Amino acid sequence: MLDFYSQFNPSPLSIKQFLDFGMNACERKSFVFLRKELPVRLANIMKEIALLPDSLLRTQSVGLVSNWYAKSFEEVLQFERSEPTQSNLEKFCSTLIHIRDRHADVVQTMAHGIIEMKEAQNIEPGMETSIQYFLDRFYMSRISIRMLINQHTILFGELPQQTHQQHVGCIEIDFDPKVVVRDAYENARYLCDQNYLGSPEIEIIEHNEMEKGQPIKIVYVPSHLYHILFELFKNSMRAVMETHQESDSIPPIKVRIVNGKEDVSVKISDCGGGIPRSQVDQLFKYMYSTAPHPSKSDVHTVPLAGYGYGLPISRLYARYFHGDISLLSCEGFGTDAVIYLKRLSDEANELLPIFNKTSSRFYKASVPAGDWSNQKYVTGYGF
Ligand code: W6P
Repeated sequence: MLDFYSQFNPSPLSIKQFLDFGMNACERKSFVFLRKELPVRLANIMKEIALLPDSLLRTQSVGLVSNWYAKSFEEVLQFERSEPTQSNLEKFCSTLIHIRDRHADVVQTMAHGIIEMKEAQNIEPGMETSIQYFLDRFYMSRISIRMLINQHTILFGELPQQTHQQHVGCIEIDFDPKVVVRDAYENARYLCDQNYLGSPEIEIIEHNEMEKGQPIKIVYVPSHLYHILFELFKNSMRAVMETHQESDSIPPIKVRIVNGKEDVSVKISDCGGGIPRSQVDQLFKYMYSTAPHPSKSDVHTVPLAGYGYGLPISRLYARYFHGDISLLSCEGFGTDAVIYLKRLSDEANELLPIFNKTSSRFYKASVPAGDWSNQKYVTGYGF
């Protein structure tokens, strides 16, 4: 069954298609689509799990995750040939909720798998690259599967929602990014105050280049943008507080929200001293940011910014609907983080990993020979 379903490519939906689907909410259509699409997406990524390096694949944590996927795959397939009766539709809904709960700790468990592998000390050259490649695809697949499950269960689940006219499942139609910017800022600030007994202020400036003077409105998933912003604010606040702890004034974090032709861009500028250029790419690497907790007793204290998986996963949330995050730092001064979101909902397509020959080749690839000089020439003669 795995071989069968992994032959199909996932079908990416645009935000507009999610909307159209949800507005003419037909539970049977959604059921028929998902009972094929979910196994396809699950099978595509399960095939990639199987290609992981042995030292990671054989950890207890990856074993757990792998079993969760197998179980969920099996559970969705029980509906393969069932009639869309009321009773089956209800069973399908509760199966999806069950699956979502089963996979709640996947990120944590995978991170633990990386720690297990590191402890066993078998990291070969090139493995970091393939693990980065895998985790980006794996977490992207997970984001997409949860999006599908959320849409179906919110629209057709136990309590008929739709109390808010502006919401279709977890998509908001007249979404004003500024509202979530404030919300994420306030919540990050609360953590910052606890950690540093102070926090930077915020200044928000909006430019609506499309409809001058009007508030910016897009169609988007607010929870995704919240996740990204909360992470970026924590990072900025930590940097600002660490560099201005002694001084009597704390420079504010400046946010610029711009509505352009193609993108809505949110730029967050901090005066947190910046980061060396050589470190910028590292911030998005899973292996670089995976470190065991300093102490067992520390696991319940919430750090302001852990440099955990926050940044790489935030960037996946942005890329999921063809947006992005970029970091631009001036070492010695501060950092700009820019979030790009597609302005038009029909251009905001899901970006999904596809399992095929090209992707499998990646896991077998050896370390390529460098074709740029990257080492100083050592003569042994002291020059
Ligand atoms: C910093 C480091 C960083 C990472 C991500 C976002 C903002 C910032 N500021 O100094």
